[in-house]
Amino acid sequence: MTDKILVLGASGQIGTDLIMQLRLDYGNDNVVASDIKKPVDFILNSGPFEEINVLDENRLLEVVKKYKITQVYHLVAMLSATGEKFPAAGWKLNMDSLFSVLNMAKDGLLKKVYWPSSIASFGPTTPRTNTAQYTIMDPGTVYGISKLSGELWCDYYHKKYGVDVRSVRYPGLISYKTQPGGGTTDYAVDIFHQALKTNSYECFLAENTVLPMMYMPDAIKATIGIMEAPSEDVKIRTSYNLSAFSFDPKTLADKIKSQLPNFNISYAIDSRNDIALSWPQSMDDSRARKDWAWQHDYDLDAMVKDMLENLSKE
Ligand code: AKB
Repeated sequence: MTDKILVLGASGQIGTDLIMQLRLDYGNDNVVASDIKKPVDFILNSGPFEEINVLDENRLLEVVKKYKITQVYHLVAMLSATGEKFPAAGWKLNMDSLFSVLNMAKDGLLKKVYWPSSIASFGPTTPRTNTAQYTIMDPGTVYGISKLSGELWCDYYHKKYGVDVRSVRYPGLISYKTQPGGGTTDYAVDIFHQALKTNSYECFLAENTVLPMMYMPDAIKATIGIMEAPSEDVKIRTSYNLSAFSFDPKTLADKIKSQLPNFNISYAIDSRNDIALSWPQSMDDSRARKDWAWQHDYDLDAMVKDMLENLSKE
């Protein structure tokens, strides 16, 4: 029987790209997009869409039953910067929605669940370079606390109730189809839009604040890769470290400038820089590479080239 997939958060940065790949792989009618807000036209026009507020558990259950959903990709989250403005709402959104999905899997309604974690689950005393899979985790943001807690709950539901839940810790994600919102790594997407529009960008991180990043095609490859791996290969049920490349704003700006010589970056550093300084600069993802054969395709140069090419077409 073909899997029926529900993507929660389909209008967001990851969802927009993930839906299209899943529809290619599983067939348009087998992949239901859902979000509280309408997605882009190519998602609306290529398959089913259901408006869902993930905090409305009854509505979620109704859609799961209506389409006989077997897999949920739960991508809804309040990210790091917005979470600091609305701590209680961020915690509620991030945790309550995870429990709803985990409980549906526990009750036998779902065969598999995907839920992303993040570099935000690490904190200021975590060793920052080549951060190990197992190390100190002391997140200092509401988002990070919800991600670390969520990881532990995923592991608990797997061990205690046999729930097949899978997760990776995304670095900052860069893509051109949909902009992220409310994150600390968002500058690395916005800089491309502003460079092409105005030849300038005012960055909220310091020029030398290094963060791990990844181009969206690799993030999608990892996401579907871990979901399609044989269950026995997915040995870590908290969340896997994932890595591609790292850079600071100055390095990225220099790369863009080599393509757009009139581009200039300036800096107006805010509290997001403190968040970034509490996160790893690079990640050791050897467990993902060993357990389920993860490998990335894009390096920094390939990402910059592809971003500029695609955004220039708009
Ligand atoms: C954020 O910046 O909050 C996110 C993340 C690193 O998870 N992009």
